[in-house]
Amino acid sequence: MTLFSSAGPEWIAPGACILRDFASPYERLLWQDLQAIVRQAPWRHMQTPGGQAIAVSMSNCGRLGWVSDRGGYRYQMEDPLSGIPWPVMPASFESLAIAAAAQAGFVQFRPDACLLNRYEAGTKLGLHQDKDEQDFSQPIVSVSLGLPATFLFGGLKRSDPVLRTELYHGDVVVWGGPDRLRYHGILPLKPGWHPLTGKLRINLTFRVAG
Ligand SMILES: [Mn+2]
Repeated sequence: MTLFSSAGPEWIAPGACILRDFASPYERLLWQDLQAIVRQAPWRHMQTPGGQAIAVSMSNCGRLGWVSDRGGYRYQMEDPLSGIPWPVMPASFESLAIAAAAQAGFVQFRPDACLLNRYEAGTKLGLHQDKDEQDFSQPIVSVSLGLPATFLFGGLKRSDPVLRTELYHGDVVVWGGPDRLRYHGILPLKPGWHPLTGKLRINLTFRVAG
């Protein structure tokens, strides 16, 4: 019996799987640590390079944080709102991400960045690739908390067929290796209520960024 239990990976591609309910055992601690992060680095709507507000509210923890503004997409060590370093990645976050990656076969994974995404009813995230990181040999680890959402998992080209699968509270998706640069996204969140997060879906995305 390990710290994080799971029925085993549900493979959706050779290098991509869903670990159902993997994060649920630690939901209280994750939620408590998340509150501390957003007290220090509050939720905000970043701007695209074109000047539009991004619908998903974001924050970061860890050595590097993903930011978007008129200057483009990038990772940086300081929160642009405060000018000080992003909050330290809590041990609860880090150990969950490392355990999930290992379960998916990525035993070297040590994240230096965690992007926090907050979805309200109607919020979506269009198909995109994660390619602002230095090293594509390391996977993406994505933790879902709160309301369920429909995850879109496409191919390496935008026009490739897209798999749709529902992600529930506690589910963790890991994609790497040949699938690291697959397009992905989230359909508009349906309204609802979750005992932990209320009207929200929270996503934690762990990466090796720099
Ligand atoms: Mn992404």
